[in-house]
Formats: sequence, structure tokens, C-alpha cells
Amino acid sequence: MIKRPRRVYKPRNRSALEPNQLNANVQAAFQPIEDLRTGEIVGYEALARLMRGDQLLPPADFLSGLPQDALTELFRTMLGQAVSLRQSLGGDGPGPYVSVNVEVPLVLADGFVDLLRDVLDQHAFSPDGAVVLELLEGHATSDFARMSERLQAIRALGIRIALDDIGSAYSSLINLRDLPVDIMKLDQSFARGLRQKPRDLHFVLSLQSLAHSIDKHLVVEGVETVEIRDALRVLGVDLGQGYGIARPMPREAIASWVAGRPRATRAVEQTPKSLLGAYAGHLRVVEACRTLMGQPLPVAWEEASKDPHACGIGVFFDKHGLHDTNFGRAHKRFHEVMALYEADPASWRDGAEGFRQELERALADPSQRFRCDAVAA
Ligand code: G
Ligand code: MN
Repeated sequence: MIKRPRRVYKPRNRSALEPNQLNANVQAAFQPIEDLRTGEIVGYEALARLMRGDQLLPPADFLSGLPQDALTELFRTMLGQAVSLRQSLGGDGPGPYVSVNVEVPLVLADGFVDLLRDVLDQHAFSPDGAVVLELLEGHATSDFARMSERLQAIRALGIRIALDDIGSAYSSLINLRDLPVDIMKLDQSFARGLRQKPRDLHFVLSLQSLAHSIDKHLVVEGVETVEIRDALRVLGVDLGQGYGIARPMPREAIASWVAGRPRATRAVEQTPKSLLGAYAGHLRVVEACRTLMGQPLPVAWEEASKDPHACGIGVFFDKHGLHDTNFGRAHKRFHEVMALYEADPASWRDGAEGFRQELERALADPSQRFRCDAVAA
């Protein structure tokens, strides 16, 4: 791992910080992680909040400058609160997991595995995969052998490992290759700006494909709006986390939040519900065709390609009367050239690119603030 601190926490009012008071006043907020294919909540990330009077401070305002033993105690508190939440959720089957953030030096410190065992024993809890440690990339190590060994010992307790902030400045694919991790978390910066930079969906799609290939789960962070959530769902992303699903919330708020959600479904619904979702759908089709490498389209596709109202995007355009827009017409043209996929690949590519560009134009156009029915998703 690269030795550069990513998380340089800069407290705004460091003088008022009283480390000895810290842990009594740390409260975990929990942010749900959703299976985008089914709507099921599969996990909750514990995020530290410091209560100061009637204020709740985020980590950036109190973590900096804390000595190692205070950080260790903070982690102990967070893990305890997370395990306690997991126990209260109960339910049948494996149920949702809880995840806790941890800095690499703490993972490597003497006694860390004992600390984990200690907290689990206190709660008489056997995690069996329901506890996840999110490795922050901050002060990483170059000693992969030692880190791997440590992570294996942690996994032997039934705790799974997530690599946090993948794709951020200080994270490297080498970590993913050389460390025994179960879950990849894609840095917020990829999903958050998708309306402005829809082409970033290529990175998301590739990371999801990599995750599937190496048999890991991918959580895409920064799902800030329902529209982004829609696009990721259409793209085929497994798991998402962000304000567009839920903000971090206190433990007491979770039950009523869960009760107020629509029931999870098993059906995979590919029809987009937003313009960004339509963009994701198109990107998927183009990528699938590329993967065919010039071989004939599947028969079902060939049939669907003849009717611009039959595909998922067409259904969405019908619903909102969008066929007669620039991007709607570009969509029809793409269907026309779909039949040329083998005979005239250049025309096919022009059609695909034309539709993509019209969608990008519409997404960038402030008068086209069309977000449609993703809100109801
Ligand atoms: O990378 P990490 O998992 O540690 O990030 C968690 C932080 O990101 C928390 O502070 C949380 O409040 C914040 N966060 C979570 N979801 C979103 C989101 O959709 N948008 C933004 N801007 N911040 C988010
Ligand atoms: Mn995290």
C-alpha cells in the first residue's frame, strides 16, 4: 500500500477537543447499504458522530490529532455499537451486516485481534460474516505479507474485510490483488457526479465487472440521488450506498425507516425510470454488443431491435412522451442501424454514438431538468 495519508482530518475547533471525554460522547450513525437489484437492505455502515452539547460533529471535526490509544478506544466503541445493532436486528437468514471503519495502523497494531475477540465475547456474538471491517486507505503499509496474515486472522473470527475508497487518490489495485478482501467499495467521487459526467458510468461498469470476475461484492458509494440510484440499477450494479437511498441515521430511527420502505422484490427490472437510467441502459447495450465481437446478435435482441417502443428505454420514453425529442429521435435511429450491426458496423457505431451524445446533451441542459419517476423508485 502507498504511504500517504488520505484522511487528513482538520478539526475546525481543535482547542475545544477533550480526548478523555471523547468516547462517552461518540454515537454511531448508521447508513444503509442496498441491494439495488432487489431493494433489500444488506448492510449498515457505522459512521462516528461526536455529540457536543446539541451538536453532532462529523469525524473531520474531531478525529485529527487524536493519539493512537484514543483512536483504538473510538474503534472499540464503534464496533460495540455496531455489534449491538446487529444483534437487535435479528431476523431469519443471514440478515444485514454491520460495517466499521478502521485505519491500517490500528489493524497492524499488537493486540488488535484480541481487541476484536474481546468485543465479540462481551456481546457473546459470533459474526459469521455479519461484521465487516472497512479498511481505510490512509496510512497504508507496504508490508503486504504481514497485512495479509493479519487479515486472515481477522477473517478466521468470521469478520469480513472491505477495501474502502477504491479509486480515490491513494488507493491502489495492488491492495485488491494482494490482500484477502471480500468487499470492494468504490469511492463516492465516481457516482456522485454522474449527471454532470455520465461517462463515469464506464468506470463503474468495469469495476462491477472486475468484482464479479474475482468473486467479490462491490458497493458503489455516493448514490446521492434517486436518479443515480436508477442509473446504477439499470447498469447492473450490485450494491449502493448514499443519500439517494438513505442518510446516516441514529440506531433508533432504523426500524421505522425500514418499515416505511417498499418491500424488496426478487424481480430484476431493467426499465429505466430517469434519463440518466436511459443513458445507463444504452451504455449496457453498447457494451454487450462489443462483447459479442462481431458475432450475430441473440435472436431475442434482433426482434426487439426492430421496435423502438419495445426496449426498456422505449417503454420509458413512451411513458413520458419522449420519443419526439432530439434524444428520442436518436434512439429511433439507433434501432434502425441495430440491424446493420454485422453488415455495416460503422453505421451502427455512428448510431450508438449519436444517441449517446443526444442523451448527454439533454442531461447537461438545465431547461431539461427532467428527472421523471425515479423519485417513486
Ligand atoms: O468513504 P466512507 O465510507 O468513509 O464515507 C462515508 C462518509 O460519506 C460519511 O461521512 C457520510 O455521511 C458521507 N456520505 C454518505 N453518502 C453520501 C452521499 O451520497 N453524498 C455525500 N456527499 N456524502 C455521503
Ligand atoms: Mn467507509
